[in-house]
Amino acid sequence: METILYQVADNIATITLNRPETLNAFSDQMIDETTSALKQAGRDEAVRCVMITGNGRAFSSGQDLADVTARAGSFSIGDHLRHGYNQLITTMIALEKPIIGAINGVAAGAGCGVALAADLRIASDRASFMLAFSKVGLIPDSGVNWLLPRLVGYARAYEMAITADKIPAARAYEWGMVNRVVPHDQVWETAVAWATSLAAGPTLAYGLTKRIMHKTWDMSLPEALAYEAYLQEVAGRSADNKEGVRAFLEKRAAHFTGK
Ligand code: LHQ
Repeated sequence: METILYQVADNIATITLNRPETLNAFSDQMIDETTSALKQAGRDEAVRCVMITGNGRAFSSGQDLADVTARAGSFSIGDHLRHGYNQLITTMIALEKPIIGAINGVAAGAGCGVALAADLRIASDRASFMLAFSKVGLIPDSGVNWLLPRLVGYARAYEMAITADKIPAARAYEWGMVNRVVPHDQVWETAVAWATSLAAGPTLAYGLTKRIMHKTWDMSLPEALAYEAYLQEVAGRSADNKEGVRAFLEKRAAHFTGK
């Protein structure tokens, strides 16, 4: 990996976007490497929580604009999305382990899409979110049209899209885009503390919860109830369910294995 750092320790995989000279703009290589790292984290049974952050003062400035400008002639944005960002965002949503975004600075354009595709966001008080797309005459992509209105409602999402205003962390919290805002120097330790606790949790149940919460967006109540019964049957047969119930009855802390 040349454009990201990937590390696994204590059941946590950490992905650090690592092109700080461009504020971690996404080159093709960085899109591919981030997608591969997420797939690897999905396959690795030792990984029970994933963290994603940016090196330097930004989370990500989105698409590397110098990179796409350099190959203007035959470049198809549609193909670029289909082969690149669409794979990345789909991989994040399909990954049945919690993903924590440690949002250390600005998250712009596709970088905002990646931040929103994390399951939980801890933002630095210096972070901001910016749908920079309209500044370059584009519509939001990277899943933003699916994710953002669900988090903040249509009016705020559309406002962000057409103004391309930088939404500071405090407002992002008020709007429901982030779970916590912490002083800049505490972002990493706060995210690690949360990840450590999640990595010791019932990983299978966390993963199935992510799956059902995304699937039920498009379901009627009877369909959602039926799907809950189906997946609860799966969770109910897990070792962690047995251990959780036993631990409760024995008045002790549960030791979950994620299975
Ligand atoms: C950058 C970038 C960048 C390259 C900062 N690229 N170098 C999908 C498919 C295909 C095509 C197009 O797009 C998409 C999806 C998208 O993501 S569209 C949106 C693309 N992103 C943007 O439009 C954001 C562009 N960046 C900015 O507006 C600013 O840099 C922000 C607001 C993020 C930060 O502003 P500042 O803190 O003032 O930093 P800066 O502008 O001075 O940037 C620092 C350096 O990073 C600078 O390089 P330099 O050599 O002068 O130090 C920038 O050129 C470079 N950089 N973003 N996306």
